[in-house]
Amino acid sequence: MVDLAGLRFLPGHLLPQVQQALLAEVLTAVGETAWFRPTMPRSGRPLSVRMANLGPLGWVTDRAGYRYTPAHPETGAPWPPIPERLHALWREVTGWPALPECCLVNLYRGTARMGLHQDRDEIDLTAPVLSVSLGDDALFRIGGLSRRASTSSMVLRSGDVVVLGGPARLAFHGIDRIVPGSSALIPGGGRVNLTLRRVTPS
Ligand code: MD6
Ligand code: FE
Repeated sequence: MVDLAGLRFLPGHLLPQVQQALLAEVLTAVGETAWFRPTMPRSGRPLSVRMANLGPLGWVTDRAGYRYTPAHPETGAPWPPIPERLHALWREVTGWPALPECCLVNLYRGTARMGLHQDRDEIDLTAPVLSVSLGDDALFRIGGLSRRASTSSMVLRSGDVVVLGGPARLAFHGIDRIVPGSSALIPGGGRVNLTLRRVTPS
């Protein structure tokens, strides 16, 4: 386990029954809005994950860049609300006085991965970021505040919760790969990651 102030790792925080219920709520909500295929700024190269958002603001990326939008980039529909169960988890784990405004939903299948990045498109960088892993195991890599800093790896399993707060709020991190078939939770296989963020000042 990495020793980085402000990084909290809560393995198995969600019981299997709760993971199941949470996943069902999230997939139902996403079903109303549809997954989109994010692309890299400038190059327009597609990312390997599929994305959706819940909440008043959604994180999107395309040729125009990274940004938060109140509506789906392709359909123009507002994002569905964040399930109450996730609000409760946020309050319980972070104790932050304001609710998250964005729940980014990432779907990893097959060889999908996520390059080393910082979460720094939020106006309020003082609020923590909370992530929930569901489904297949993932190899998570986390480093420091510079892309060149050394990194450590850990496995994120279904039901694990990670919080990046304080000095770790801007730590570089990414997903090297998932382990297909390591969980039966997701219909069709794969991994779903939920990232809860406050965007505007609390
Ligand atoms: C993932 N997670 O687990 C990607 N960001 O699929 C993240 O990018 C992340 O786990 C901020 C805080 C925690 C995270
Ligand atoms: Fe991130």
